[in-house]
Amino acid sequence: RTTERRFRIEGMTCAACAQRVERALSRLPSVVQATVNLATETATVRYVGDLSDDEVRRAVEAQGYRASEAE
Ligand code: 9UX
Repeated sequence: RTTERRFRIEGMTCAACAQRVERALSRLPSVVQATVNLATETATVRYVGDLSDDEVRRAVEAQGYRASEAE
């Protein structure tokens, strides 16, 4: 069973930026799939078990972008 959540990602300016964020989120242990939409500045993350906001924020910030929880 997996859960899906969306996050707002700020600071991306090109497709490679979006790929960096996707890759960083995909590396988190509980994440099974991460997709980033550059145009809408949204990351969709599917995971098993728990995924903390802090974990997501740190992974995204380590790449030079910012994440916040989307509604
Ligand atoms: Mo291209 Mo996105 O250099 O930072 S990866 S703008």
